[in-house]
Order: sequence, then structure tokens, then C-alpha cells
Amino acid sequence: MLSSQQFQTLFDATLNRYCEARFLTPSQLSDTQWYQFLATLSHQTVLQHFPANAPLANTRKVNYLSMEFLIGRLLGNNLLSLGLYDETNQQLAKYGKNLVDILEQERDPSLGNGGLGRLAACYLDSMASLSQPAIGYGLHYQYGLFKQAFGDEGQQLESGDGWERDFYPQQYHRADFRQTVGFGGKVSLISGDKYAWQPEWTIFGEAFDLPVVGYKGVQQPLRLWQGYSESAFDLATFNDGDYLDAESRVVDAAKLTKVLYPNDNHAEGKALRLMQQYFHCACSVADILKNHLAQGRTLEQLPEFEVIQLNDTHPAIAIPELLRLLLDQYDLSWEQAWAIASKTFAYTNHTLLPEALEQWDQKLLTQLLPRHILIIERINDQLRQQVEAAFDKAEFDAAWQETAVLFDQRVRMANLCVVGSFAVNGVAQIHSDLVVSDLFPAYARLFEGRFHNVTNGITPRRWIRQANPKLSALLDQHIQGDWTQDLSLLNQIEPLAKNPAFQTAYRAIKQQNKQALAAEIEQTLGLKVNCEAIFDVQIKRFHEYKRQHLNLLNIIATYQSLKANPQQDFVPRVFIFAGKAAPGYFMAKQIIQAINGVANVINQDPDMQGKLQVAFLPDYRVSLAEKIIPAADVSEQISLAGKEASGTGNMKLALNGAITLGTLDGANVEIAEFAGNENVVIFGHTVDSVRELREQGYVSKTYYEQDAVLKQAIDTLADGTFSNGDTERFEALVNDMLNHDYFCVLADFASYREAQDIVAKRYQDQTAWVESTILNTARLGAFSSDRSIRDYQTRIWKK
Ligand code: GFP
Repeated sequence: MLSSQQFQTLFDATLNRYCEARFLTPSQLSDTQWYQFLATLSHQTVLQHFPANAPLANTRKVNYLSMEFLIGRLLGNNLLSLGLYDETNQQLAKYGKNLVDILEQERDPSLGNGGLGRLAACYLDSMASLSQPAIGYGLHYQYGLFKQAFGDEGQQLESGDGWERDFYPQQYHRADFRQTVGFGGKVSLISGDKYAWQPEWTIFGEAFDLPVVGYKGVQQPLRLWQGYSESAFDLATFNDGDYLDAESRVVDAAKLTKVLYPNDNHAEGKALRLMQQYFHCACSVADILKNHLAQGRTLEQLPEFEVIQLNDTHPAIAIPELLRLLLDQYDLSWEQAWAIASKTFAYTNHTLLPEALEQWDQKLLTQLLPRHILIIERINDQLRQQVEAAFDKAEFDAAWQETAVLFDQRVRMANLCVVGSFAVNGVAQIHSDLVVSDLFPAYARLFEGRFHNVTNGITPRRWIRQANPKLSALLDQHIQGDWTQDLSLLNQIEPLAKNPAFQTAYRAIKQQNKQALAAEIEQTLGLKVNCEAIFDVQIKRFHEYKRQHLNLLNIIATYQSLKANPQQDFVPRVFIFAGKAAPGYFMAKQIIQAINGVANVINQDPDMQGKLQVAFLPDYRVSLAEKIIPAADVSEQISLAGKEASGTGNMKLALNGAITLGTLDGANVEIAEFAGNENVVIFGHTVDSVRELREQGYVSKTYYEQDAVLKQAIDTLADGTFSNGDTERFEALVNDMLNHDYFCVLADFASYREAQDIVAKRYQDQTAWVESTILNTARLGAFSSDRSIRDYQTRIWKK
């Protein structure tokens, strides 16, 4: 580590060099240049003065394979971890600069979509902080997820987000780690289990390393692969007629890693997505094996020293890839290869939604990866024998239908993961239970002891220390020990929950954070919001199961009630939204547009000023979340029970003192348990009552016909009130709610309205409210990603 004196010297010398190279003096540097200088300085400091790679002690090294890493801005986070944040601020002050302003210059690398990618980033942070040996493997996308703006009619507009990876000072190119990846071609049998594969094309993988800096820990790489090749190749060879759009037939290999596919709708039949997945896995598995062997270890020792953690099914093809190398390159028998691979992989499931469970057309996979399909067939045959042995004749068909990897000409990637892994985990207790009871009951019987739960967590370094410096300072004052490293220490503030001085301080911080967010809202939307109102926040990607439209219906109903009875006793609210919809997801885009339409009318209505306001902030990203979360009073976690695997925004918001308004879904259940039922507001159907509702034959229209408030809300969405008289704009959304409503929005509407009333009533008693919010902070230390990583260590990665 660097002493303060050494850092000052390094700061001055690097600044001199930076300025000389540009013929500028420090006073002439723009904020962007200050950012570049500081990012370079911090990057060099990390590499030269921070310990690299944790030693292997009683644990295996974790190779975390994920198609997404939503890492957020790195500079502030790294300076904090290096212990150089305040030091840097002091140095900058000499030049009249403020670190907070400079940090705003950094662009978020948008290498992910939502929770899954952000979880991966939190886990890398925790592993580096806990000195758990680890490396993250991902893709170096040229364009991250799109940038979101809103059009004149409130519709989502998308544009490419070139996150400037070519000028990104916090990574370095590992020219020595180049990999070669084949596609297509022919396979010929050599002997026994050994085949020779002659690919038709090869693509090179280049590695870019971003050091992940643990808090007072070590730095470990996030290794991102980028494709390149000298020639383009014609994807039409793989094309069965309708896989690809005409314009994407000829693919320049360099473009393989150009785009990030949104993960919520499985990119059915998209050959490019499958190619990305294989490219990611082939580069990563080769790198893992190379590193393992370089240490003089044998192939048989692989599971003793390495674990490959699959973040959802997207890297599932790594399983047959490792088998292929062991069989064809290293000449092992099937039994030997299987014994190694099946003890090396572990799989995390993040969803039960059938449409999000990946399946690939067998024909496409055969054309792209002819050797891998043979291996998958072999796995399938072996599995069939196991299922035949474990289930009697009467049960077999049902068991096979559930467990087969190859079924109906499709390759089921979740099944491949379960069969090829030694451990499978869900991401919150209720979700892990449903994985066993609803998704994979036959597997649970077949593979006893394979299924686990590891409830998600969030890194307190970014989500409290960095995002909420004022709350952090208060916690520092009252907590013995470093809560940033041990979040369970937060329980030390529990006795202060009723203390008037502490309450005043805690509340003042929330108020200041609300003012800061209000300034951001005004700057972005030109809307002045009332900081005395409840800041009611729903921030997450848009999906029907997350039910942003339930929130919307309540806003419309509240608006109508206020219009009808302006004198009513009303607790002012600002509803705050942020989130993107996948470009091809029509219904989610309708919901976005409808929220903007409603916001437009309400915000312009003079009767609503200071009472009811709606702020939809565009282009949701990590750095925006860091501004919204500390300012939230209410955390909307209103998915249909059984559909949200865990959630992590719910943890961030609650820890920062927002009251959860939620269904008994995902980690909400555990948040309620820890915080205490009196410190959350729970509503709506449960997993069991949703099941009953469906069994009885759910008809959403009945709710509409029987509830005048609901009817009026939906009718005004349909009649053009919120779309400048256009009665067609929200037709699809209205029709869906009335005739399908798969996510039971209408069935939960009345209960949600009541819950919203409870929130308003509680807020009026500020002393009780603040006490509740303090208790949320005090009692939720278990939701640190450090705890999750420890759970992985003891339940899954143990030797
Ligand atoms: C998914 C699930 C969430 C879960 C995260 C991380 O998030 O419930 O919290 O993974 O496990 F849906 P998204 O990527 O879908 O946002």
C-alpha cells in the first residue's frame, strides 16, 4: 500500500507528465481531462502498489463466468478501496477542484442489463475484499446496452451506447492471452471418445483486464474478451432460412462482441447470441486450463483448485467445451473427463420464467458447434439411463420430459447446467424452494444434495459508503469497527432508533439526499418536485412481471380521486421511475410510454402542484441508481409473487432507509423477516394464492367490472386522456390487462391501494416513520454481498 507522502509524490509527478504531454498547465485542464488523469493514476496505483490475486488457502479459485458485468463507474470506488479518496480530494483542492465533480465525468460502462449483471459486479467486489481468489470472465462489448431517451409522445428511444472502451483508462490489453475459437466445420471420429473437429472459421479472442479493487483486500481481474479476425464470414451457412435477418448474414468477426443482447427475452434462434456465448466460454475455459496447468497441477486436480461458477445459463456451453478439451485435446476417457467436469461447474439460476430459460434449436447448435452437440447427446444418453434407474415405468415419461437435456429437437440449457454441475443455487430462499418444487422436482430427487440457496447481496462499499456519504459519516460516528467490511455491525444503531437526536440526524440526511435528487430531476426533466412529499421509487428494468403498470394504475386512481375531491387530507407524493425496456419488448415499451403520458398530464395540472408528481428519469444506469437510492422514502417491490427471483434493488433501498412496499416475493420475504413486519408494508397475493387464482380460472375483467376505481383508471388510459386524445396509443396495454393479465395486476390492485394508504398514514407520524427506516438500516446487514460470498464458500465452493 502507498503512504500518504508516496501518493502525493506520485500524484505530482503523474500530473506533470500528463500536462507536459498536452502542453497545458493544471489550471487549463478540463474536468474531463482531470478525470482521465485521475483514472490513469488510480489504474497505475492499483497495478503497481496493490496486492494482486489472493492466495489459495482453504478454498478453490472462483472463475465467475457471466455474459454481463454491470460494474458502474470505477474511479470513486477504486479510490475508496485504495484508501486514497480523501487524499485525492485534498490534492485536487490545491487546484480548486472537487472530486465529486470530477467523478461525474466518468461514463458507466454499460456491460449489462439489470440485476444479474449488477450482482456479478457486487460479487467481484466482495470476493476481492474478502481475498477469495477469483477472476471474472465476460465480454468486451463495443456497445453496451442502448442509451435511453424519450420521444415527444413519451416513447422509449434507443441509441448505441459506445461507452468509449477504446479510451477507457481503467483497463489494459493482455496481448499475451490471445485465444483461438472455432465455429462450424466437420467432425471425424478418431477412436473411442476422441474426435477431431475441423472448424470452418476461427476467430481470435483478445483479453482486456479491468482490475477489480477490493476494499482493503486485493485486486483481481475482470477479464473481458473481444473478438477479431482477418476476414468476414458468411453466417448464411448456418442459416435455416429464418434464423437471421438478411443484413446480418455476413458477420465481421470483430463485430462478434459488438452488441449486448438484452437478457429478458431469450434471443430465440439468434445465431450471433449463441456464437457470443460460445466465444465467451471457449476463451474463458482455455484460459482457466492454461493457468491451472501452468502451476504444475494435473487435469484431475482441476476440481480441487478451480470452480467455474455459471451466472445463469448463458455460459452453459462451457460444460461441453471443457469436456471437449479433456477428451479431444488431452486424450482423457469419457469417464475421466466427466469426473473432472461434473465436479468443476456450479450453476446459479436467476429466473423461473419459462421464456427466459434458454433453449437452442438442435439444428443450429449442430451447424455451429458440431463437436459440442455430440457431447451433449452423450450427456443426454447417460442421463436417460440414470432417470430410468431412478424412476419406475409409470413415472418415467414425466421425469424424462422434465429432465432431458435434448428434447423435441431443442437443447435445454438450464437442464445442461443442472446435469453438468455439482451444485445449483437459487438467489433467495423462496426462489430456491420454487426451483426445487416447481422447476426441477425430478432433478431434486435424482441429484440429492445438489440444490442450495444463496440469497443475493449488495456491496456496502458502493451502495452505502460511496452512494450515501452523509449516512456513512453518521454510521462511522456511532458504530465501533468498520461496518463497510462487516455489515452486521449496523445492528449497533438499533438502540438509537428511538433516540431523538439520532432520529433528527438520520432524517436530515434523508432530506438532504432528497434535495440533491430533486436538483437532478429538475436538471434532467425541468420538473421542480416537492421535497416534503414522499419520494416513492420504482427503479428496475421494465418487465410485465415487475408490474410497473400496477404502480401506474394507482397513480391514475390517486389523480382521479384528487381531482374529484381536492380538499381531501392527502400526503404529497413524488413517484419516481427509472428503467429500460428491451428494444423488442412491445408491452414493456407501452408501459414506459403510458407512465410518461400520465406524468405529462399530472405534472402540468396546476391542481396537482406540490401534491402529486411523477418523475421518470431516462437512461437508468448504475450512477443514476446511486443518486436515487439514498433519497428514497418508499421502495416499490411489487412483482407478482413467485416471479422475481430475488431482487437486489430492494436491499439497496431498504439499507438506505426506504420502507419496502412489496409482495411476498424474492428477497422481500427475507427483508420483511429481518426488518420486522411492522417496518415494511406487504400486500397482494402470495405464491399459493396465485396458484389458487389460476386454478379457479383467473378472469381479470371481473375485477375491472366490480371495482369502480379500477374501472375508471383503466378507462381513462384507454380514452385518450393521457395520450392527447389518441385512443389507440395504449390499446394493447389496456386489452392485455382486461383480457389476459398474466401477472394478475388487476387481482392485486385493491390490496395495493390499501397498502399505499397505509404508507401515507405511517408517513404522517414522522417519529415512527424515521424509527422504522433506521431499523431497516440497522437490521439488514445480512444483505451484504460479503455474506453471500461467505455462503458460497461454505455451501458450494468448499474443497
Ligand atoms: C435477475 C432476477 C432478479 C435477481 C437478479 C440477480 O435480475 O430477481 O435479483 O437476477 O440474481 F430477475 P434481472 O437481470 O432480470 O434484472
